[in-house]
Amino acid sequence: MLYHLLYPLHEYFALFNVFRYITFRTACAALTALFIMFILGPWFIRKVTRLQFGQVVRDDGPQSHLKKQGTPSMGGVLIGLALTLSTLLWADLTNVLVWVSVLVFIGCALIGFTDDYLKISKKSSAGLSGRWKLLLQAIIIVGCAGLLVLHGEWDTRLSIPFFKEIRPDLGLLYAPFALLVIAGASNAVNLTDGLDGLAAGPIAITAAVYTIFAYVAGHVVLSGYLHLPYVAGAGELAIFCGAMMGASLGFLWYNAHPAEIFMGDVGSLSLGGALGAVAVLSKQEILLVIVGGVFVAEALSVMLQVGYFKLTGGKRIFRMAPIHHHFELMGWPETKVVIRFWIISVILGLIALSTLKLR
Ligand code: 57M
Repeated sequence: MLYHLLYPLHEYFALFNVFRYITFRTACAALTALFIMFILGPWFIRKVTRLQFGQVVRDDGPQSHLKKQGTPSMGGVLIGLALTLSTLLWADLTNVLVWVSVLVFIGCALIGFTDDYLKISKKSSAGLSGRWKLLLQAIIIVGCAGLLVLHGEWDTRLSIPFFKEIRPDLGLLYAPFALLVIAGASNAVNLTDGLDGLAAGPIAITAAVYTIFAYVAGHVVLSGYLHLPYVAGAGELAIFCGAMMGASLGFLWYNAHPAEIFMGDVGSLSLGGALGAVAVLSKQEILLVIVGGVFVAEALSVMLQVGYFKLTGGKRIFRMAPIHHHFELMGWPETKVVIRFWIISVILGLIALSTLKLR
């Protein structure tokens, strides 16, 4: 909105030219989201505490988690406000890719909110069933895909990191593939969000990496030079990613151990879904497996554990899944698990960035 209001003033004051630059608006979006979190955080935590939106902690998990009972939840509502507001303030609102990302984000947030609300109002750990979540996610994604098709922005070719010349065309199969990426990312981030700061850190790192990739993908010269598929308008996604980075870091301020607030499903499902959407829209779908390797490992650990558990009639590979619980039960303090997962996430982010030049 500020872009539309302030950039036209460059005709009178040259200084206003700065609002044209995506790099400047990305930095502004990140800082705006960060400051919204900083300023409204304490008020929001008091509000959800007063409304008794406290976490119901399962009693079959690590015993160290029982003391977290009643920690205020639904921090994702504030993240959603910060992310959406700063994107709307700084992005070009005529850009369909920005709207699709925001719609996927808000849609997944509404699913998560319903889930959280059911859990909190029933004071139980059972919310919306997995099937319902997946069905609702599919409806949102199919709706957004329709929007892209209408705008002629539906590219069904994949990009493979390290093999930039190979771009297999999935044709009609691209639709279920996009669904898999977005719903998969949404659920994987949800599974990761089980220790203080464990999800917010890697989300901020992944968003930072995609800020760079979206910027390059939307830049004719840079994308040509680095052999990335050029996606017209993708540069504006950098602003959305910058806002996501700012909102996640701002949330981490309060979610750092010992957490004053959890993001809830309203936060984890929406941020994961938004990362999946950005990966699809910037035509860097497979790259998400590298940058978001922590989320992939968490989801894989659950699949392996559940599969093995069923096959063997009760045997386990890990002490408990998702894998962060395994390390906790091995005796690692919570902060050690979290910081080590952040370090891995930074390494994965750097590997992803190296694919810009390597092939
Ligand atoms: C939700 N939710 C956290 C918080 C957060 C299929 C199965 C493996 C699914 C999995 C599951 O339900 N995962 C998704 C994970 C919960 O946090 C809330 O949920 C939101 C995110 N969705 O924002 O609102 C708890 O996580 C802890 N937490 C923190 N700090 C944070 O910043 O400490 C969260 C955020 C919170 C808090 O304790 O209460 C969760 O873990 O429930 N299920 C599981 O994860 C369960 N695993 C399991 O049953 N494994 C089995 C196999 C055979 C399936 C096994 O390995 O034996 C475990 N989860 C818990 N206890 N809490 C098991 C027991």
